Amino acid sequence: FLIEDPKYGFLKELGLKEKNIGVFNGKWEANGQIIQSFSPANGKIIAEVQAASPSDYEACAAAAQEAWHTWAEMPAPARGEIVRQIGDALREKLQPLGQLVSLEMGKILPEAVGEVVEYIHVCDLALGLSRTLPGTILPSERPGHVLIEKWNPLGAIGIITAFNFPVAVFGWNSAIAMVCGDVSVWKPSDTTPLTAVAVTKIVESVLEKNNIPGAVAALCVGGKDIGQQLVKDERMKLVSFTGSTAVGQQVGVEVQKRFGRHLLELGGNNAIIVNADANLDLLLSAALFACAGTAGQRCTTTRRLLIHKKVYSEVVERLKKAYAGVVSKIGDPLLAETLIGPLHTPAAVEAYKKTVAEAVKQGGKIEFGGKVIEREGYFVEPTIITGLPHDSPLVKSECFAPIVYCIEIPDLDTGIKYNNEVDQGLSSSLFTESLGDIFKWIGPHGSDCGIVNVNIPTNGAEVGGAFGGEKATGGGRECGSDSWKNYMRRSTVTINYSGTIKLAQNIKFGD
Ligand code: UN1
Repeated sequence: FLIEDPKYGFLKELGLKEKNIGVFNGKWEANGQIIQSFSPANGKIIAEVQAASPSDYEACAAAAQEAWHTWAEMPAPARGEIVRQIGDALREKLQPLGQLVSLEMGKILPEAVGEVVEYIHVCDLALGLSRTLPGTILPSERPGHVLIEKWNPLGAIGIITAFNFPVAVFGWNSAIAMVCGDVSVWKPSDTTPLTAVAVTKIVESVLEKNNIPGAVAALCVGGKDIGQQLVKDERMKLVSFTGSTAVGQQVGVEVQKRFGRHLLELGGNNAIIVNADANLDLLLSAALFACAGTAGQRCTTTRRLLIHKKVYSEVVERLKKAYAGVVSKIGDPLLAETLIGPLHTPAAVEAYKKTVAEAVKQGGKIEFGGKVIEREGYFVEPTIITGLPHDSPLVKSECFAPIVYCIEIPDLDTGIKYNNEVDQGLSSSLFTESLGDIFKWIGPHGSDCGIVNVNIPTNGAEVGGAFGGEKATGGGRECGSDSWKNYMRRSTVTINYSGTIKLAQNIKFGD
């Protein structure tokens, strides 16, 4: 086990051991199968986690529901204070937790630390929200009446997260849900169980210090079976799911069958449009991070570059040079000099190989990369492909690897059409200096995505905005802006203080 190696001392700083319990409902107890957590950088086992059995899930859901009664009655600012302390506890563990994410997920350390920072930022946002959660008072048409919108917590919610953001996406949901007065059962990806245990230990320490039941933030490490149990569970008033479009569609249907709520963050197929007037220095620097960063494993990664014909050759040539400059910086994600880490699993390497082979078969040209790197771990070359039609099935599907398709466009309108012609609708960006084009891009005939950027990458969103996308991306919005509404139920309250009954719409009934 890597945990025995003093080089990975940060694991013990986080309270992890060789064998860990992956279920927390106020106490740590698991009866399910043993999961081994691998480091994608070398394929070695970091440590083990015992997952939930179906009855462990049941115990978590029951304990969470019970804990809700205490939590819901606390004033929102008091809940905010708990979330503030969670933010502080995360600040204390910023480095070791970032190192764990890097080791277990495979992203480079600055990005891994960045995603812990993202959770801290959401705690800050949630703290403010805890004192500003609104409730509108509306004018009544009747004298002596008032209309009030009262927002109440939903109760228990389920949070299912993916391997690629094992901290931040939980944080977006948890911090906001907590100030809203919800409790949660978290089912993390079963390939990042150690990160989930470490995060839960940090949250637990704050809850315990404040004498709050631990089941306010329950954890249930498990596979598909536990996920399905959670999705079908009527006690889970909301299921927030991040993952593939195929699985998300099933989750949506299952949750809808029981009239629960769902919040879906599914696949993306994000494009950058390069206008004829784009500042190419900006574009190149953004595209390198957007296409090759995180080894292509963000749902916001740029998969398509739609490049104006006037600058097409120049952009492809310069991008190839930029890629050539980073190949020597592919390696151990924990090392300071590394820019690109491994793919997360051997299956991801297979998917990469299959996609590259299929692209070549269909007449695509590998302009850069295209090969698996011969070394331990799951490393592949960041890859640029040209020559495929904009609407080929390959270009229109998401491969979770660093592959970008370059496509020539005659004008912006065509670029927008291509941007919108895929099933997914998560993120998009336009590089231009033209004010008119910017407003076209963000207008009714512009990008149909949930995230519509100008002169920045498609990835790397801040927490203040609502995060999510349209169409096959699932339609959910998490994190900032008014996303808190997902975690609460609204009652429209009409109060009569006039002393007489008056019906709306001036209806006279009887005398
Ligand atoms: C994801 O890939 O699931 O915008 C989330 C970004 C990050 C979040 C990505 N803030 O790239």
